[in-house]
Amino acid sequence: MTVAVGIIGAGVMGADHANTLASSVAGVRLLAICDADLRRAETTATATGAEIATKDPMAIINDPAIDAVLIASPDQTHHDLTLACIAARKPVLCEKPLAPTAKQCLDVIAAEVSLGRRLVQVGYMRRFDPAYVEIKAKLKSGQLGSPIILHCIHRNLSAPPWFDSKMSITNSAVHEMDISRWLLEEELATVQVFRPTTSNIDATVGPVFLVFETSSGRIVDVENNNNGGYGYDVRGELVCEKGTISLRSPINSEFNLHLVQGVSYPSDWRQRFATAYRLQLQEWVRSIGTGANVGASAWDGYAASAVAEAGLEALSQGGSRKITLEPRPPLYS
Ligand code: ISE
Repeated sequence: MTVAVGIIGAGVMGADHANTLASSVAGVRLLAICDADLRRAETTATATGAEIATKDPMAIINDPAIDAVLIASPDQTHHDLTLACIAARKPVLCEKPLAPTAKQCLDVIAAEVSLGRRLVQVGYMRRFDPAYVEIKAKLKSGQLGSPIILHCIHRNLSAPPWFDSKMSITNSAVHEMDISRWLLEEELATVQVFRPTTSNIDATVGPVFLVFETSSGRIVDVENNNNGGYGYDVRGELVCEKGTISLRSPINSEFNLHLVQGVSYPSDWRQRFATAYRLQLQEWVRSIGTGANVGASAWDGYAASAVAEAGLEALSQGGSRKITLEPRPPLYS
């Protein structure tokens, strides 16, 4: 089966997904690109061989020739577009976050529950990253004993102009909220957020440090810095009862220059997580043929956004916030 896909949003991630789908994913035909900026849609369509370029997302969602939709438009559009895909009975891969608020994510869950079928996958691509997959396999082998603490570091080179400190939580640290749930296979129960003092008073997006307690009492800490200044850098270490496992970024070469030995950093996530993005797309396309559920579900999208929402409260009000999730519908068990 060849799956015909339409992409909504041709910004950084939409264009990247379009290139990956067109060049490196089997069983797919990229048919249409939509963007509020028609010229941007046309540029990506021309670069990837997609036949249709449009400004109208509904033209993609309702096109009978399109089997599945990838949403990579701005975060605040995800809710309405995902609901429209469910109404049109189209499988949808929605970039993270599923929606900026937990309430909006619950709307998506309610739509899937009333349909009685899961159509939504959320683009938490780290679940497909070989390094994270290896850590989970090692943990599940039992050799290291039970996990106790998960340390996470997430640094970006520099924040784009439209980024703010709330987005450090809802758009950036939300990755750790998802991956720690996936890795530890339990919910995050409390959150506290600290903002260290920085000398740059103009920096609206300084680092945030989040501390979570899981439902069984494990600790997850996250340093999230969107103005790290030197490169895109994601690290982590899982401390278990008998040993630890560290997350390693793929390193293909090491340079020697002017008395220095070193490795270079990517400038953003596209290069660091290129394999994860490709495998995520490949598994999504395959799942449309087989009907299997892969990757993060709408429930996982809801859980991450609910944690992020509690994180925002902790950021503005200080102290520890409890994270309470609605009961999980059987569709997601
Ligand atoms: C961005 O939106 C992403 O999703 C990246 O994976 C993440 O590392 C970055 O911090 C976000 O801003």
